[in-house]
Amino acid sequence: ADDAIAIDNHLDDAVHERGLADDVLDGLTRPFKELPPKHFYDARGCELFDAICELPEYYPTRTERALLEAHAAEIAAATGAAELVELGSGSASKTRVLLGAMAAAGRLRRYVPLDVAEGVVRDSAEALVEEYDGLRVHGVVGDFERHLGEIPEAEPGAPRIVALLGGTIGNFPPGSRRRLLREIGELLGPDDRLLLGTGLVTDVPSLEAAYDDAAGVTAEFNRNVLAVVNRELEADFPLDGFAHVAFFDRRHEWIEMRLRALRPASVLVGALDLRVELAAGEEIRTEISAKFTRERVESDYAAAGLRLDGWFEDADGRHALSLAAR
Ligand code: AVJ
Repeated sequence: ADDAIAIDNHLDDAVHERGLADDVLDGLTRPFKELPPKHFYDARGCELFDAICELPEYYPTRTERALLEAHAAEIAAATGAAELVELGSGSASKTRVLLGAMAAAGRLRRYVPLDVAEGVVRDSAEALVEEYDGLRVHGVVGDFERHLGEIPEAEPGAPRIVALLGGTIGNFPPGSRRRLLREIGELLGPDDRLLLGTGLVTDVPSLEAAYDDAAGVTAEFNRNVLAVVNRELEADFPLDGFAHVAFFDRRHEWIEMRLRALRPASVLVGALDLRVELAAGEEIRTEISAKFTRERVESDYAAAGLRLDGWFEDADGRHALSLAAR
């Protein structure tokens, strides 16, 4: 079944490393230091994120999976989709629910996963062509902020769903979020739909617990970004010198994660020849995870030239899946 799989790699290690270096140089020379969340996900970071998804406090993953299980058949029927393009596909575990519904509707032809991790793209491609008779997989190893243009052309008569699940859109600040939605919108033909997963604004204790679990897995995930910088850019961040901070910013309605220096630190980032000084108590912002209302999703869609075409949320109003059309 090898001719059922094609994988294009747009992210060799050198390109990847340059991206990290540029982001670290920008982020650590700002008056309020920052490291972008996309660099959490080395092998250890992916492992820790998978562990987060199993935590009792972290409800988004299981809530989204339940929403997909409840509504995949309806989504497959409403869209008539023959192809699934998934941005940030990861291990593709939730994807199976959608692919299964498309297959059951007798429409499934192709799966196009785009992810920075070549290993997961390849492994999921191999597993899925075994699972679904006649399925073709065209994997794209890349970064959806840069490589949307590398997604293969739609096939004639094969409507597609372009999925961005898990609440990943929440990692983007509001302007960049709209820019990304607009760029994704440009991939959509008239019969195609965006399927977007968004965390919803809910009670603050549940939100904050989801990002500050009792077992400390999220804290370790947060600190892991320093291990990535240490290894990839020959830096010497003392991991035990930083505390995990997570809180809900009520004004912006997003979760913010930071790393707080427990004592003054003078860090050398060898590969950049950069000396970074941190005062005791100084914080590095490592992630925002925006939470939405239906109104916010609709206004972001409108700003991106999209219209809301379907809305599914759980009974507790903690997570939503929405469909959008151009
Ligand atoms: C993968 C971006 C959806 O924001 O909830 C989990 C990442 N950070 N715990 C999220 C994350 C801390 C997650 N996303």
